[in-house]
Amino acid sequence: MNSSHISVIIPALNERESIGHVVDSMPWSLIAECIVVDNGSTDGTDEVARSAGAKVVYAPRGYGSACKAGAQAALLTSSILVYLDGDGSDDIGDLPRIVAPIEEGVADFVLGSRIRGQAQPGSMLGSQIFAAHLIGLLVRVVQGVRYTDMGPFRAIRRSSFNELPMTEMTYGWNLEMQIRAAQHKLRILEIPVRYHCRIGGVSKVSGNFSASLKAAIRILGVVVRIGMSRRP
Ligand SMILES: Nc1nc2c(ncn2[C@@H]2O[C@H](COP(=O)(O)OP(=O)(O)O)[C@@H](O)[C@H]2O)c(=O)[nH]1
Ligand SMILES: [Mg+2]
Repeated sequence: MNSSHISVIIPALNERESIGHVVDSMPWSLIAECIVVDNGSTDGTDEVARSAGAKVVYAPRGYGSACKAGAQAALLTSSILVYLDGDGSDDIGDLPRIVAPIEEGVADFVLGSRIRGQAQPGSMLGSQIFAAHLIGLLVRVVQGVRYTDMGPFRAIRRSSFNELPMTEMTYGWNLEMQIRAAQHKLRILEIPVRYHCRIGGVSKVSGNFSASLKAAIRILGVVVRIGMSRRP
């Protein structure tokens, strides 16, 4: 039986081409489980993930909704939740460095920054890099906390996560977690991570014009609605 207290959570929508590889590459000796949250894939992502060894759960549509369902499905014995994407962009080799500060008791929330780390050429669009800087600046002004990215690869102490009243069920989820972590005075640490081009399949967000526009509006809405409000 695995004695780890880490649950890895992967939101995945139509990632058949990459999800098997991502789940296969999990460092199983370091984690208790890998949860793939599928919300409406039509390409058999769930079956591929299950046969690669993931626990598959389903959720209503939306990136945040998947992330939330993953947290709810995590083993009760897990004390750290790790999020990453299902397209193979995040480097699982960075997992030990992402969870170490939480295990050592020096942080409650660790964000992997692609901007501070190494992003493979082509893995991030210019607009994403610009947005990361702009949002980082806005959050710094309204919250006084310095983030350089809104990347998907992150770890959070479960008890701290449970304190955060998360409401964003689509692409505002990642930034909401960052802002609420600051409002709730979590100990936050950003560490450089590597980032690669997706293994296969197509982008649902940055590579899709209408989805990126929706995501941008959502993210700005989070800065205004949550960032400018006081801690509830
Ligand atoms: N479960 C779920 N996952 C999603 C949804 N939209 C995107 N994803 C997943 O979220 C991750 C990021 O999406 P991706 O298309 O790679 O966006 P990009 O990195 O901006 O190109 C991938 O693992 C997607 O499969 C959604 O509505 N539900
Ligand atoms: Mg991606």
